[in-house]
Amino acid sequence: MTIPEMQWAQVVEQKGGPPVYKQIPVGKPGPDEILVKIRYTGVCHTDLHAMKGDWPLPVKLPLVGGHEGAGVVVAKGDLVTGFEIGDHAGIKWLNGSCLSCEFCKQADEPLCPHASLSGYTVDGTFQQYAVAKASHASNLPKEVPLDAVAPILCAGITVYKGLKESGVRPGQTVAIVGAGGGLGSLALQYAKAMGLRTISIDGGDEKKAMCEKLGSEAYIDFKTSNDVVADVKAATPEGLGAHAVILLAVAEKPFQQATEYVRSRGTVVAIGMPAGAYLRSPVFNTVVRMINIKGSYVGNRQDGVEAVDFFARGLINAPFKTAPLEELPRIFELMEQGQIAGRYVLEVPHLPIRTEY
Ligand code: 8ID
Ligand code: ZN
Repeated sequence: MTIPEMQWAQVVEQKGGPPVYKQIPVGKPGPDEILVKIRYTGVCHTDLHAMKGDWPLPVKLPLVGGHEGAGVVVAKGDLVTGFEIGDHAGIKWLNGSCLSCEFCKQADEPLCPHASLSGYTVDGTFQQYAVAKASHASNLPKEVPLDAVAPILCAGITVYKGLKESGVRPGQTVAIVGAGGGLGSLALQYAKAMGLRTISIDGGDEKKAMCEKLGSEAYIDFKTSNDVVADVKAATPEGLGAHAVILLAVAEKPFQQATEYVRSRGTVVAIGMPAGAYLRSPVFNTVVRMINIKGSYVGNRQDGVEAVDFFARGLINAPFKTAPLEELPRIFELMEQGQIAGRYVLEVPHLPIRTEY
């Protein structure tokens, strides 16, 4: 297999972007790394945060974003044992971690102080060839389609983990805030596969139709509802509120509202990360209704294995649209405007750049 010296990539050269489609050198895998020829990569709202630089976490510049990459292993370092050349592999947000700190030892790899992040602190998957630590990359069964599985590598793992963190049991009701987006559409499918009932909160009729198709029992349109809190409660069994709320929206308001419609003893899980936002909840109600408020951040390696396994068993069927890698700036614009129902998956050009003629 010949690996070219140069490749196409979307490169953010300055804070705020836009990404520039250009040729850059192909990276070389270290002893514990694999080089993956990326075929498809999802576009996560995190990639937009990275381009804007709106989080209090320094981002690499120039940056190749992307952390939902699915492709084929084309090279590997001498220490790699879990992958052979030709295997299908997924590159996740957590590109690598030290594996020896207290958090890594307890399977909380996302909390590792030395973690490297794909498309944020190291170059990600918006390029033809991407490097990842073999210990964290996902093994993808060959029968799994590489386009549909790409969003599982961040969105799928993250919502699956968040649902587990919520502590809800089969039969209970979860409110998914931002249900019409990338994480939201997958949350509806994982929830269904886990035997949970769902209420969707998002805006617009396209997202309503999608959420209902994905098995949601109710849809509350935050853009037209006069009272989101009352509407969510009314949609829950006995009007007592949702057993858990999964916050995926990129807006602060729902983070201030969620404890008003979570059921007593219920759990609010913050996953979306609107820039500069705060969680807010009245102390009195939080105490006397015994409300649990927590954050959830991607997932560990085993969560990744389980999330891919749900998908491989055919339980997760969220819609996605495809576009060529070249169109990333247009996808970011649609995302900024909240106009994407589900996920966009970019097709990465297959052919190498010919440097000799
Ligand atoms: O590990 C993590 N915690 C993690 C992992 C991956 C992504 C966190 N994230 C974060 C992203 O960085 C982003 O902040 O989750 C958030 C959602 O990512 P996404 O699903 O990729 O974004 P999207 O596809 O744009 O979906 C967001 C949805 O929220 C809706 C929008 O209409 C859109 O469908 N929304 C908004 I903006 N305001 C809303 C509101 N007030 C709302 N829905 C309900 N109520
Ligand atoms: Zn992501």
